[in-house]
Amino acid sequence: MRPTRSLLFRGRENLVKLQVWATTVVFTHLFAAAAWDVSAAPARLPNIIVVLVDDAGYADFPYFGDERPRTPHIDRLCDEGIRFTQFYANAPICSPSRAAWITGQYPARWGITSFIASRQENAQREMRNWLDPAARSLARILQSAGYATGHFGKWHLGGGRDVGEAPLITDYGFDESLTQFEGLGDRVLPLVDSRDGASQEQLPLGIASEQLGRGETTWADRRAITGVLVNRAIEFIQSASAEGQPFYINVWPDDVHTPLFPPKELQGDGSKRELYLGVLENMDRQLGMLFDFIRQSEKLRDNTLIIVASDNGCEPGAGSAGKLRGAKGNLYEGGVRSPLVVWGPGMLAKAAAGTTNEQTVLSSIDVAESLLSIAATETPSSVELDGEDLSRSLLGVEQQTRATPLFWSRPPDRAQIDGQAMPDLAVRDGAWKLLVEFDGGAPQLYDLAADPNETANLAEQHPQIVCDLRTKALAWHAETSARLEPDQSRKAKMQSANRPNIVVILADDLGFSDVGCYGSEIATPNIDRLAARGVRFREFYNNARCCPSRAALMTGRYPHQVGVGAMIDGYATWIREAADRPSYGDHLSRQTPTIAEVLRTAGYRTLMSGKWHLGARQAEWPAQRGFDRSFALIPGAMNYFGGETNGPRVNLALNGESFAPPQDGFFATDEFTDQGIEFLGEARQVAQPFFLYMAYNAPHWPLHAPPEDIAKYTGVYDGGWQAIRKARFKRMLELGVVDESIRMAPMDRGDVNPWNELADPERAEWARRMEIYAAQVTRMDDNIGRLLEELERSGVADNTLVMLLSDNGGAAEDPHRGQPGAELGSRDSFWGYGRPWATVSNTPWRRHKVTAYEGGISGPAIACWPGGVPTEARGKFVDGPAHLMDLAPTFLELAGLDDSSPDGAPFEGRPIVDMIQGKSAPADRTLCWEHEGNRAIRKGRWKLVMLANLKSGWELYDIDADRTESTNLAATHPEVVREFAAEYQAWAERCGVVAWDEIEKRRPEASAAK
Ligand SMILES: [Ca+2]
Ligand SMILES: [Ca+2]
Repeated sequence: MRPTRSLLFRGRENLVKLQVWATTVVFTHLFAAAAWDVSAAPARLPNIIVVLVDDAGYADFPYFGDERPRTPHIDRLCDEGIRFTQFYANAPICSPSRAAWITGQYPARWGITSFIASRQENAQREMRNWLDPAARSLARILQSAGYATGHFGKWHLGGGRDVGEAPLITDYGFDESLTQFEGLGDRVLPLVDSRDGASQEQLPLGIASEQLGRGETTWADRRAITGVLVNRAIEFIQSASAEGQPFYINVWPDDVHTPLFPPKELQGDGSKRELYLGVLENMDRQLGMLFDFIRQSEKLRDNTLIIVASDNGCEPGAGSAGKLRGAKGNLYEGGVRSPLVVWGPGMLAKAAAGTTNEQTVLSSIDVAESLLSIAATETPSSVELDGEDLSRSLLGVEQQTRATPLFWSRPPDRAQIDGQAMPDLAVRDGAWKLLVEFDGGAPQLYDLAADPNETANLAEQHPQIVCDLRTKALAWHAETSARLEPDQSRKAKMQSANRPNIVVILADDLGFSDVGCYGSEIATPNIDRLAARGVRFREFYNNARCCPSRAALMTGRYPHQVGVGAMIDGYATWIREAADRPSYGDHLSRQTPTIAEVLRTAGYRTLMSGKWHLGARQAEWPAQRGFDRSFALIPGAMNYFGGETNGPRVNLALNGESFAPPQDGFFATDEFTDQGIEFLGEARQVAQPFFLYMAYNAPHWPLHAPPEDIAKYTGVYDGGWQAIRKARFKRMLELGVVDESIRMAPMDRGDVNPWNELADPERAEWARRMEIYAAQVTRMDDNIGRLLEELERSGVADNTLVMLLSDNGGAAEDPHRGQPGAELGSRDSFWGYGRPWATVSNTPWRRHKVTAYEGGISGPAIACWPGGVPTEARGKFVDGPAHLMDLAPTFLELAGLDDSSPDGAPFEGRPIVDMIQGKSAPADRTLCWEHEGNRAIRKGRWKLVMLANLKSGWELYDIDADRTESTNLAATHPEVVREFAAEYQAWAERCGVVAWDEIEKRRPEASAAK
């Protein structure tokens, strides 16, 4: 007995929904106006053949424009079927266009935005290496409805070049497949010659494909490959027919894509265009065998629909777009408009045969959706449908058109074509088409009814239409860019488990000893309370600076592996340009999922409040990177009061929209907390576990604090930095943060004079700076107290893991760029606390933020999970190295996810659940660092470290005995230096680190002063 199926179909006047119980599929009747009368032939589902030609231009079939091509078999389909002149591919290039046909969804939803190439090229363009097999698939839906399904021809959705672990085509719902070098499973690979029939050679991409294995490979003359596909398709049809099964097959030839190899008699004058026309004619001959096979069988002819279209616009010089502007790769009409022919003598309305439909605007995703409707097949309810059911148009019953706009985004590698900037986004709504940049700039508006060739930009005449369409295009882009679909199986598996909530409190530039429970004089009672109920780490590492540390935290990878090898800010543009590698981007790579994206698929509600600093463009904001709710400072620093008295506002975003703070009554640390608490309240309503990333910008410069907090520290720092440092060190010994064997690193004042040599006003100013810094930390601690109270109040504190961390050590940077004369700490001032105080923050370690000495890369770290940590472990310290990149795999483990590699690449971090529960870890792991030439490698007791200044060379320290890096052992242990330097080098190559001296060589004059 089959399960109940709900069949949705239209009667003559009404939409009728029927419940059908049947052992075989029962069907009563469909489009009364259509010739295809299934009531006469019950239990027959229509057969479907989709012929997708590769790179054919809009005008390449004579019915669509150019009279020169000789395609008599396709012409005959046109004579007997319906030609659609307003049909579009959903992308101007192979892979995403094909993904749209397979899924019926916009391909950007699946991270397929350009042609799939090598692993490295895909990474560079932030694309997935293959279409996620979890994607909705037309084939799978039809397969489960009883269809025999086959894919014969070019795939290009994963499994070519150097990507051998992609899923097989049969993993997407196809019973059988035969493809070429851009896919796995059985494949036929092309032999080519010098167009004289002699000395055939294997095409290099074919050789690469053969090396991947995973299927039978055979070689055939490129001229004959479409025939091989057609023969296999015909065999498949015969076998399905013999079984009484309806079939859905793709026949997707690739021969009109370059390289062009027509038979000798069709080579014309040998020009690219003539070769192309020869290949087109040769393809038509071979497809003709398939068309004739269907036509000659009465049973098949009356019950089969053949669709012919192209996957994208023409390649310049080869195919033709007629008078349409643009070509393959761009979003003008010539890049995305395609011929569409629908043939089915037994299925189309009789009067529609041989007609042209110039009214219906439609695209591949709509055809895919319509085919499901024609096959009367239920669509799973859980997926987001981008296509519309235009089956009545396809069958010639009427000329309905899409009700909602169509959207496109350009391939990431096609920002320019022939030196011309190409528009990023396009939208077509009715007769209007708008092309704009990702940020909405440079609008071009065309009236396609009057001006199909896009010659007259009407943007200035119609600002309201521009505004409306721009809003829609940007919203579409934000919504579809690289989203992970919830993994239903994971979600279901986890629902019963009592998974902890997770709160990560990340402080910015907070030094190792800046909180009370690590020895500070700064009052942090709430943070100390966390430590008393949880564990403190002695060796918790970060990546020395804001962007790289945050990238590691978000992904569980080294920053270079996710495009954050350098800072993403404007000042580092020259570094990124000099490095010229995907590992040095200006935002967190979209190719690697964030921990929020992964936890969200596992049923967590994902919340963020605070500093982001992983991408400035809207599509790179936290709202687009997996956070259900977010209130974010987008860049790296802000005015805590929300802006200067007369100056610019800060760059904040609330749930993905720009947010302007009020002129008065705003203080960032308070606002971030308020918002975080509000998000928590919402999360409690929906009864999901939550992940809250609370990323305070405190105590990063500028030194800003409310006067009442600064007042708490009046006079505290008058004794100077060395006195404070000594006092901290004494408390650290008392608390057990460090043991007696350790010596403090030397005081590092940079070019500032010793305290006792400063004039009184200088001392007063320096002391004041630290008072404000301390006030920033205290204000943050007060707010953390409010957050903890909220967890208690709502009864979730026991099963919530709260971690307190810092992204890097105290900062030696010393900006002075506020209003001259503004009072230190006030809204119009903009200062840092300078290198001497940074050294105090990092007591007892050496150096500061940016460097790879311990003062740069090791901060305070507390984990408090009352319900998950044994009572005897509370208040204890744990030893052994841990790292920000351990958090992603740790949280996956806590969320009960057994798959520790959401994108197929392994985490670099490792789970530290044991450490959170109070167990020290061995120091056997290897950790490496690189930031702007500062580098280090640590394994066990040894640490090799170098400053960016190349003259300094490698230094070697015994971390067990000398963690403050005072005695350089490089000269006495050259073998350790050699071994570690080699291991560092291997790591650098593996992760895409470009040697700093190579980057320095390309440093432009303008930045030489830095
Ligand atoms: Ca193509
Ligand atoms: Ca920082």
